Amino acid sequence: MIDALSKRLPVRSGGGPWQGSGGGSWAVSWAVSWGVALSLSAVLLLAGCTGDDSGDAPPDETPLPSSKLDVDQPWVRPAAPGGNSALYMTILNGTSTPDTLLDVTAPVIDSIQIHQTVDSAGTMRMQPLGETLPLPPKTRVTLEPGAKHVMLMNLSQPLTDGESIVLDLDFAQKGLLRVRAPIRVEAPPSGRES
Ligand SMILES: [Cu+2]
Repeated sequence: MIDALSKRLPVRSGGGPWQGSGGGSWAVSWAVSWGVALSLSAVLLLAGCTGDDSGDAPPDETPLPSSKLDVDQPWVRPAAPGGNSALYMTILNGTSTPDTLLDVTAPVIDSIQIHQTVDSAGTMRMQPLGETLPLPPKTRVTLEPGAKHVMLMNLSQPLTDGESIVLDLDFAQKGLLRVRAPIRVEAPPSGRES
């Protein structure tokens, strides 16, 4: 890596005042590129550390990215007509006001239910969490597999892996928020929200 880097750097080769000292020119160039390479490595290491730190922070403690209500990384499971799908996402309520997710609608969805998956004596079961989903101020609510999710009930069309669906999320305070959710078998890689 160092060798490749040195070759790309504009290393001065000859023509300098130290030209006459034979091998000295090479030694100076080598020292300069080595120093630059070390500095670059240090910068990369620092950048890596910063990234790791933010990634390790518990989600609840990282500051919310904005003072608005927003939805991050919505996605839904594939499902057959007549079946149910599940919607996952992170809802960030950056406002100082409690909000509530009242409904999720799309032409193919008959109705929704808010569920919580619980481990009951080794068996994963889904429990209804109520008609609506409370969103306290200055918090993020994460809907993910094995935890809270929105069931999309009694679909009239298939939801096909690799496609996407437009959903209207109805919030008590914010009103309607339209999102496009990819249809996936597994959660998208967490490219942590900005
Ligand atoms: Cu469910």
